[in-house]
Amino acid sequence: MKKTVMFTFILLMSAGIVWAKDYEIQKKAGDLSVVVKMDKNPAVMGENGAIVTVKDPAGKEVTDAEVKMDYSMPAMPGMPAMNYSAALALNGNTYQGKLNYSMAGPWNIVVKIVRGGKTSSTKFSVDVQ
Ligand SMILES: [Cu+2]
Repeated sequence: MKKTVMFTFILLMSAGIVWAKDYEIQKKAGDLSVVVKMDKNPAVMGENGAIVTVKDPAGKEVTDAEVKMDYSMPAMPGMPAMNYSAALALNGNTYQGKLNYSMAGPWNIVVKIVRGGKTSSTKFSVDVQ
């Protein structure tokens, strides 16, 4: 009995950790390394927090860039294409902001990093529940 309870507890714990994990994606934007963390996993309609970390080729955090996330859903029957942009604000060594998905389904996200007049970008997509 004791073993069963313990096993159930461990099972619930590990499942909880999986569910609670932020969505995290690592990409390259030119020679910059980009890590995007979203606080909702899966992404949901409405506000979703984003935290972006940018590192230079030496592995140093970049804090002198302008970072934004353009997010869009392609046109679908009865719905024109939707395009939004979220400017992220530097907070410590990361860039933070919020995306507001107006519809469930697939969204394309482009992270744009402007630094020294040069724009680097990387894309990924999410399936909003
Ligand atoms: Cu749509």
